[in-house]
Amino acid sequence: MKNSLIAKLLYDIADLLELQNVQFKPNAYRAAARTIEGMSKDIESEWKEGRLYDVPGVGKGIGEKIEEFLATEKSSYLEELKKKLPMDPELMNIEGMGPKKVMFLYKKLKIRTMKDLEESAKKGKIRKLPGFGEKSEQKILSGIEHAKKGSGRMLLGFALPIANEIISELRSSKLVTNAALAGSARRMKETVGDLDILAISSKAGKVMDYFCSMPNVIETISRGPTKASVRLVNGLQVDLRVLPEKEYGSALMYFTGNKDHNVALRKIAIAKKMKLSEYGLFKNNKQIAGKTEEEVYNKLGMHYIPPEMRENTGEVELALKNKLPAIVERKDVLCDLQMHSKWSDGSNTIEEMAAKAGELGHKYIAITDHAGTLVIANSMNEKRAAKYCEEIDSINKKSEIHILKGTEVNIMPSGSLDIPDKCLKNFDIVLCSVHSALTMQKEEMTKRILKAMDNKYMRIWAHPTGRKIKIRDGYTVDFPKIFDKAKERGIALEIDCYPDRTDLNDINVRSAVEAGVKLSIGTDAHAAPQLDFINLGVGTARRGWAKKSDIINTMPLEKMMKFLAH
Ligand code: DGT
Ligand code: CA
Ligand code: CA
Ligand code: ZN
Repeated sequence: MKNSLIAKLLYDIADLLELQNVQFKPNAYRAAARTIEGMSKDIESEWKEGRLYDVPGVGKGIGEKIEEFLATEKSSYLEELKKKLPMDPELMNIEGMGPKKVMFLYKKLKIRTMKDLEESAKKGKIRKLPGFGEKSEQKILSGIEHAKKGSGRMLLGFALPIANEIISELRSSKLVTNAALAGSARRMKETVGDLDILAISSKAGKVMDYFCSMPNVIETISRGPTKASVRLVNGLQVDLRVLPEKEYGSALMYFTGNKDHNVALRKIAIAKKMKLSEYGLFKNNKQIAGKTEEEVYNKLGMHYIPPEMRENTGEVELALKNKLPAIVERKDVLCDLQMHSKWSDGSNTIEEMAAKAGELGHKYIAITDHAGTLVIANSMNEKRAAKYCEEIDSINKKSEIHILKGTEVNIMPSGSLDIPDKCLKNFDIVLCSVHSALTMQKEEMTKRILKAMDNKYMRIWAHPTGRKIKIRDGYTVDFPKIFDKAKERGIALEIDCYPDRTDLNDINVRSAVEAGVKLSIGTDAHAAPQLDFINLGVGTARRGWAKKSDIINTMPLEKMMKFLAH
């Protein structure tokens, strides 16, 4: 599926057009990007079958750009736009910037690059300009820090589909007997530095040829007889190693890591007078295990450790004592508890969301459109919220999977909710979250959340820390206090699966689990294909050592209704 690549192309074009102060076009490009991101059909097949121009929002101009990109993996239009603009368009993606500010700063201070921007901000030049102040200058500086930290790492949610596509292409090439993902992506880390893929084959040379000439490769970084590294059009590096079957398990372990976990295992091997490497587990120079990971762990005297737990944070010791907790599995998760439809800021109808959720095997879902006064999220007022509930009731009469009437409501700076209780009482499930006044200090923010938790309709605290990976840290709260309140009130804390949120993150999840707080998983999908993000939430739950009983999504519908009714 190239839908997300095409969407990215159109978004990039929109940004550059906006920088040039072109009217209307940027919105047309964004609308088309959004549609393509949200459609369930493969844009490439639509094009091949002559239906590209039937896609809503795709006219002649936009269609030509898509066709060129699909045919050549390049866009001369995008390159031209990049040449015309004197400044780096990445500047627009820094928190606190945007096209108008980028243009303005270029005109006033000749800022072209991130470096220029940083220098001017540090010298205090920006705060003197109209429309800027000390606070916005500070915000820009912290935005730059984040952009620097994040650069070079890709969000797991974007890297994982690419990895799966490469693996399935390798498998269908018939050159390999097996292929698998390793590295941080297999451990489900929220961002990845590169992808690591292993393949079993007796035709290593042919596999290398195949891998280095995949259509989305723009550069072969290195190439040897059994390993190669390439760069893809989107900048992601992919490493491939080919190995014989008898080393597959030990290589998979080695390249899954993380490094500290590997080091701990090697020490255990040495203590048992064995030697562990990517080539196998050896005793007296004889390979005694290596074909599968289970075999290697078992011969080391340990229970198998799931990849998400391999961070050397206590799992090795527990596995030696056979005391690893049984962490939640994808098949235990019966529902998705946060998603948006056209009723607020989503791109699909309730029926379309439900249909896709059914395909993913969900038994039920919560549709949680925004209600209240948040304009940017196209929030429903009380009247529209009532209609929305009626619509869900009527869809439920014929829907294959049950739909909970849900809503996501803003927690106001005072801690009150953005819509009155008499409206909230009509919903099955109320998610509350912070979307405004994000810069509050810890104590004040904690008070705000605790106050919201006193509302008897609140069931889930959604995307609790408000962070956006590569963009902002989010606010801090006094978690122990909030954990206590959550337990007392029977409120679950969310793992928002959206790739740049992953909020709670793995570390927060682990503390919540230790505190005995219940967690909910929600994709926060704004389009049907994004319901796939559920896997990312399950991965984060597993990285945080959450068990089935810690995750409310594992409750069958009847039990869920009881949980929600308290
Ligand atoms: P990333 O790519 O930065 O997100 O993180 P990883 O964990 O995927 O790291 P990467 O791609 O550098 O290497 C993949 C795995 O290979 C890593 O998790 C463990 C293993 N590995 C790499 N270098 C070393 C090393 O020097 N010693 C050991 N024991 N293992 C290594
Ligand atoms: Ca890696
Ligand atoms: Ca690597
Ligand atoms: Zn939200």
